[in-house]
Amino acid sequence: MQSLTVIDSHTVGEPTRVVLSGFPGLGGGSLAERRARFRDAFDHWRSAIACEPRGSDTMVAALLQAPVDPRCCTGVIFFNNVGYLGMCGHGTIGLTRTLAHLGRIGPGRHLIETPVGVVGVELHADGRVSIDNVESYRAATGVTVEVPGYGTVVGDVAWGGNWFFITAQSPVPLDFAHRSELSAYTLAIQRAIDAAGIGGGNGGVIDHIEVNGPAPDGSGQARNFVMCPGGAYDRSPCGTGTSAKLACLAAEGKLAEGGIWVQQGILGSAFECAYRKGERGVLPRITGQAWITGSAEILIEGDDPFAWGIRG
Ligand code: PYC
Repeated sequence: MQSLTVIDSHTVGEPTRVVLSGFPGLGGGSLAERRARFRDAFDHWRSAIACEPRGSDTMVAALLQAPVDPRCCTGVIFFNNVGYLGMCGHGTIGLTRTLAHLGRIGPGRHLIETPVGVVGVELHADGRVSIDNVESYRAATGVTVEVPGYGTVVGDVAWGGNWFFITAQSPVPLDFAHRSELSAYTLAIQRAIDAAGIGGGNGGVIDHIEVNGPAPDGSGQARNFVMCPGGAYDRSPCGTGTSAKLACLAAEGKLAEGGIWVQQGILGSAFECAYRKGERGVLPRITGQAWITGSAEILIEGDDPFAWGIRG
């Protein structure tokens, strides 16, 4: 019998499972090297934690690691039902809330090391969390893709800690009632992007598809629908997707440095966002809130046919 302890939370609707103990050692090296070791030798642990029957396609899990950078309060590797993330915005808010719940950090500023760089977090006295994300930038604009059943879709390719294709075109209103249609549409875009061989910079794989437009609730805020790798849409406004969107807005001259952008996700829950100029793009600040939903011991029985999760 294997045993792991976890704390679950959700960030304005999107779940995060922080793995505290019980995970095999990944050895030393950078977080990117440890993530590669995780993928190559311990991938069944990923599916045991994040896939059904213990997890689901919406679950993002966060494995705590000792940081290399001594300024950081922790290192983290994010993963989900199909693989590994570079960064995860909602997950970092959930992780920060979890560390506070455990009494490991207090209000104020902290640093967290991820495989794609060090991010800042600020735990506010009222429980909200701001993330100072990795530098985000638009890599390409006016990218066209032929999407069977939908025609030509035009969008931007941008980095926000993961690679995104972001379009303003939507066949249906950006509301929760149309989540099935939006899922089918964004999955069709993902297949078309893969088939066309469209990638991010430096051989990066675009594995998140974002539709962004005005919220249909008259608030004047923006709303998105983000399809994540693994086939589930983000219930939150997606921190890395919002970072990528901020980079596009800055590149288009539509949002000035320091201006506030309120980004709703498909549930209508929101992150408040702004950016500072970076060397290549923008340094996004994303503010949101997470709530603890559970504390559990995960058990893995040797004779369970689905001990290591239902793997796709
Ligand atoms: O908040 O960055 C995010 C995220 C990525 C995938 C799911 N959530």
